Amino acid sequence: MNLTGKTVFLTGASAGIGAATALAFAAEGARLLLAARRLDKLSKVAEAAQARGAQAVHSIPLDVRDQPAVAAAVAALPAEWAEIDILVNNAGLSRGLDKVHQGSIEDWDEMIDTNVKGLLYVTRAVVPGMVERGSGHIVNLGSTAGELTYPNGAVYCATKAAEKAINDGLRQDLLGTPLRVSSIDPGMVETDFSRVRFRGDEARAAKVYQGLQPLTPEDVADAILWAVSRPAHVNIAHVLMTPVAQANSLLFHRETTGTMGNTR
Ligand code: 8X3
Repeated sequence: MNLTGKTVFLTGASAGIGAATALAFAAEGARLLLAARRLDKLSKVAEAAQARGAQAVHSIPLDVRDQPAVAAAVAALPAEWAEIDILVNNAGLSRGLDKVHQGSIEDWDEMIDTNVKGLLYVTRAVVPGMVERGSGHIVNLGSTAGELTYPNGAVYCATKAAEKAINDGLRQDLLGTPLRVSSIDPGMVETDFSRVRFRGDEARAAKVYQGLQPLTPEDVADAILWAVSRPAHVNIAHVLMTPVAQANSLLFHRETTGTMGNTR
């Protein structure tokens, strides 16, 4: 399928996988509706997307955790942005790496509110229009963490297991319509992910990727683009992708130490 002129709504577009996905769609001549909390960062992505060939770019400040704000933002879209062809539910984060019995309630709330409830709020606001128009593709960002839980990551892994259930449920609920639903599930990707998880502790974040070559945000954007550009009768349910040095969310190999393990 040709993506030229398609309207793509992308959450969490200001950095990481979101920003790389914006640029990948831009190179295909798509129209980009970019959403993120940080408008200053988002405007840089918008500029780069325009330079990369996006047909048009529209940026909106959005915190996906704020349900009334999500509903209002989608309802208030200018007419030329209201018909969304592709929704990429990318906004998400991890916070902390703790045992459940020692975990921070605040961290849990932030992950669940963003990764699960935020994804649902945006989906609930955007998908009815797609159903009405009889056209659309929803791409959700999952994770190897949703396939297999790792130690100290129970709540983050639970949010990604929820994403998997919502992705699969939505596909069943939309059966009989021409809409498509896909989940792209990466393993380790080098973004701000670990810096956010460890609240800016650079040394600890760097250790996560030490001695192995992680995926890049562009690798993931590439998979998203592949999933949405299949012929209209093809639905990609899941794409599970890892660096070669990672077998699953429990097992990876670090060159520096020659060790295999699951220590993040
Ligand atoms: C991110 C995967 O293994 O870095 O969703 O937590 S992992």
